[in-house]
Amino acid sequence: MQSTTAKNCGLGDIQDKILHGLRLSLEDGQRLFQCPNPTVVGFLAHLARTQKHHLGTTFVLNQQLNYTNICVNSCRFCSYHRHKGQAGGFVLTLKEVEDKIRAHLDEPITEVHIVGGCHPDLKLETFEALLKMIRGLRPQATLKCFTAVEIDHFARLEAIPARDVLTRLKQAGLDMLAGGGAEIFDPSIRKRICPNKASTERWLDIHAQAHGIGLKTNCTMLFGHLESVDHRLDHLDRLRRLQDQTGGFVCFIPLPFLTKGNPMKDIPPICGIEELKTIAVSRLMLDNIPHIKSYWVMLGLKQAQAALYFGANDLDGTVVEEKIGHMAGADSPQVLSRHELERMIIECGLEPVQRNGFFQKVPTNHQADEP
Ligand code: V47
Ligand code: SF4
Repeated sequence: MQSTTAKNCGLGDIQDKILHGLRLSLEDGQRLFQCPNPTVVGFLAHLARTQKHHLGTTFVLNQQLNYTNICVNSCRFCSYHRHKGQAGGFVLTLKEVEDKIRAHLDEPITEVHIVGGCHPDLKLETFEALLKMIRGLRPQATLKCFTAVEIDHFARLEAIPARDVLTRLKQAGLDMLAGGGAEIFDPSIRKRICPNKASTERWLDIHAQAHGIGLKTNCTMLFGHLESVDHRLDHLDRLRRLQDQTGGFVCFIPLPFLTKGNPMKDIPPICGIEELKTIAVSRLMLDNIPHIKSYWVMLGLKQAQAALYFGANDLDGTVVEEKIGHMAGADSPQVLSRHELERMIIECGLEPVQRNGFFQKVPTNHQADEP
């Protein structure tokens, strides 16, 4: 039986490009998606991953928090949002957010991740107060808060430029923007899945502006719904081109569409192999974004482990409380402990490395923010 190598799958030239640190073209990306043997695509992605990170696999002690699920955008894939006045809608007060942060102050958390819906009334000064309060409680943590979609929303509500919103939030303690809201950049798909949210150009411009004032950001892609592989490649290419200009993206998070409880629920869930292949192609196309996250919340624990051999080098974190994926049917737990994350990585034959939100290594005896 012939062995399955990149060469006899017709991908030898792509392997050579990876070995020489050369950029893959969109056509290379199409050939990777067309390759009938997903393990070969995984092998190439693992090669690119080990060139950058060897077997090191990062995780973070983090706390996620959602301040509201009330949102004016009504994205069709979203099971999380509610309209103002609708049953199940919630808005946390500053005191409630503070209580949630205080409840974990004895844990050496190094990243706080806060996002929410686009609420029609919440003022920018509320978010400034929120950041200042959390910065006071967690002086050393990376505050990774808000997506470009929320920044766009705040700017429109306040009738001020997005740059002013970003500057004010940075002054209040913001370190990074979260990567959500990118979905799929192709306008024809965007129109069908999230017609009301910030446009592709706006999402990219807000990240460029954030990078311009010294904020790092993450980026995402929601896949496995109406898009084709060419739409995925176009999405990755737009991120890669912006990263060439700014260098401000830290991590890419591929998010498989979860179908439960939203108007797009009749779309069949994406096949696990296609999911892994998409993560692998993301690693290979995004040669200038250092980290690819295997987000266990959306992938599930076992698939998140498999993704660590398909190009991903990060397992995200302890999370503590997650709503967006779980309301859409994620069957993962709510929280993982440091030991569970380390065990998941070691079980795969990989090496756990604790990080903060910027992906800087945190010494494992780190006691930051402990009272
Ligand atoms: O923007 C919404 C996606 C995102 C569904 O920056 C869905 O480090 C799947 O962006 N099925 C929020 N996905 C999550 C996110 C994220 C998560 C973890 C880390 C970081 C980071 C960012 O979730 C949304 C949207 O793209 N989403 N509904 C769904 N049904
Ligand atoms: Fe609102 Fe975000 Fe849900 Fe879209 S995905 S409806 S912007 S909460």
